[in-house]
Amino acid sequence: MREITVALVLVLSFAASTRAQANIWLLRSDGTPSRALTTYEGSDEEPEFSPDGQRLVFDSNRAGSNDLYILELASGELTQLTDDPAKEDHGTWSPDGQWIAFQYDAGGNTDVWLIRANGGDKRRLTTDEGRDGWPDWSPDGESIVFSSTRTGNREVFVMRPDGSEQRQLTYSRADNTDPVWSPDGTLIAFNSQRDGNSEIYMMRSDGSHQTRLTQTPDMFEERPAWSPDGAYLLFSQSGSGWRGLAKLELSSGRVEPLTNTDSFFMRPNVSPSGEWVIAERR
Ligand SMILES: [Ca+2]
Ligand SMILES: [Ca+2]
Ligand SMILES: [Ca+2]
Repeated sequence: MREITVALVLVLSFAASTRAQANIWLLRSDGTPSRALTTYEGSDEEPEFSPDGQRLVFDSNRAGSNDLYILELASGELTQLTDDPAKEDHGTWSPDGQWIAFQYDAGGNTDVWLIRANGGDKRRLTTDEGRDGWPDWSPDGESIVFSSTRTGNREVFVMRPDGSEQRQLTYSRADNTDPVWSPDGTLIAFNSQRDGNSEIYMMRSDGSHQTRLTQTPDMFEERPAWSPDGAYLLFSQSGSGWRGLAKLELSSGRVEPLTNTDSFFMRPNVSPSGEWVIAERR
């Protein structure tokens, strides 16, 4: 009986530890961890600062299925924005702070949707049978860049915020995803596996001049995020016994680690002031 009890406790603690997958942390812009913003035993993921820096949107499985949440930084007040059995992911703010674009797999078809940041008025923007997701709003509010598997592999597309004028920007036989607009709207950073390994790339917002920025065959790079002055990108990097955030200075092309080797930070986002970084910690 005692052995059974011990085994049961081990199973339960394993289940608890596998649920304790990610929390959202606040770091200084030099990579120094400040504090955990969420401490839930589940996965709190993909945080993004609101344009005024006062709130975060993130997704979490804390209520069962993945839903979107808004965290008010000053008060710590948490609001659940969506509540349904399907999976909501990857929320991103409109530049005026009124809307959240997100990835939603309602009915088994993943698409880009909008919802008001204070709840309600859910709207579907894409209807293709492929996986459409990873949206990011242009700084002028006129376009949403996203990635889609509609042509077979993941490619980067752009559309108007009502879903019209969908246009393909990347054409390669490997995945291209995580597109993010530069603060001045002229460039889009993204990640691609077109050279056989996940690397960070850049293109002009019309899809021209696609250029590789990282050269690391032994490392996996993803989830680029811009500094508000456009001077650097942060991104997740893993491989060779290292997993954390890296920083790419765009003027020099220099890449260096932002966080410690044992930190396990992923998916960064920089505050509008440039003073803070938020990231998942696993
Ligand atoms: Ca849900
Ligand atoms: Ca779709
Ligand atoms: Ca690489």
